Amino acid sequence: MSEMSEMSEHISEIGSYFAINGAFIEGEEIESGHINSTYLASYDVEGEGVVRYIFQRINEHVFKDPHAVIQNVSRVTRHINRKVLLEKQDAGGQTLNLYPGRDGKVFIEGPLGGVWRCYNYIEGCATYDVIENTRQAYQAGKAFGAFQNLVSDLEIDRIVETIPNFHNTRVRYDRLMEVIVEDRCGRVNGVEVEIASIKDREGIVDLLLDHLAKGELIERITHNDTKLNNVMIDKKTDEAVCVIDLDTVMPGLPLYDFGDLIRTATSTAEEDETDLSKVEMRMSMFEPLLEGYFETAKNFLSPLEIELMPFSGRLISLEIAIRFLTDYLEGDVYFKIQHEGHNLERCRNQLAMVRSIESQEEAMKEFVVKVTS
Ligand code: GN1
Ligand code: MG
Repeated sequence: MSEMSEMSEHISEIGSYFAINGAFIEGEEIESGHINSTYLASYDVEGEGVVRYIFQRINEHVFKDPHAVIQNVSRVTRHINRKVLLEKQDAGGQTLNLYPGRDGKVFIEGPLGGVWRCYNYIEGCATYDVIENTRQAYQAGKAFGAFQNLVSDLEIDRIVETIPNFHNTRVRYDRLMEVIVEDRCGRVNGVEVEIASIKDREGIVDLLLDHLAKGELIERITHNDTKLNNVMIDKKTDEAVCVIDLDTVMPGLPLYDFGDLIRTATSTAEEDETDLSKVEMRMSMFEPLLEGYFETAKNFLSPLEIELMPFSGRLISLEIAIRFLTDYLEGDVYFKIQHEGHNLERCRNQLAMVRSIESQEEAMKEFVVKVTS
């Protein structure tokens, strides 16, 4: 049996546990994302033609309570679907739905090992690892603003914090300091420059947390993984259809989401580009990104949240640089890597992004004032 058909057979078995009508045609693994294993399966459904689904096993190393992840995703998708149906205020048409297992639960647990869930596949769309044009930047901003807006009236207490302290920059920083002391893989020697660069910036890690502690910023329901490639963009119209990857939907600060958008939707290079001269926060992309986001998020953003938008890009780029370096020093136990040193390359790339944002933050602030006042 060929490797391809073995994979297809495996995917067909996964699908057999979900309440899917139709005859299995084929399946393939989708190699994207650093965390979950993702499979795409096609079915021939009578009267409908080819219908495609996404199967994912929840990574239990990352998500210690997979049921809480499913519960959050289920609440959020139902809430969004209801509003989209009632108020027709979706970003573009298709929405994500969880498809139940044959036993009626919204997930499968047991026969395949671990916890699995099934989504509809969003048709006719593409995702981009690197921004290609200003229209995509505008659409990405608009899509995540729309998402935050759609969940802004969902009770925050009903959404579980599935990864505690996910964007807690103080906790992330302190953990890096611990792994430096442990140096369990003997890799600290060789990353002194990166460590120094991060330590130089310790002053910013508490900024949002201090505002939160004082009640000047409040937690809302946020996406927490607003990478550009989590926006489904219609191939024909270039318009955002919906956002995907809802695993990290949790209480958080909207600034974490906008910061992650700056990090991923304004850079000229991939997250692991090693030619750092290519890594740059491009104002020409920041401007439409901000305009798109502000258009859909302005109803709930506070003046302080608006003021801190440029800063959030610098903070979240630093945070992910810290996370990549932590994982490199711990022996690459969290993020999937393609080669040794991959996490260190990602860290260097993100530190270049931090520097690029620092050098342009005044201009970014001026643009924010111009658009939002
Ligand atoms: C992970 O799996 P993926 O690629 O969507 C990570 C994010 C990081 C991102 C960096 C649960 O997201 O926090 O920003 O990699 N997700 C989790 O590319 O840790
Ligand atoms: Mg993700």
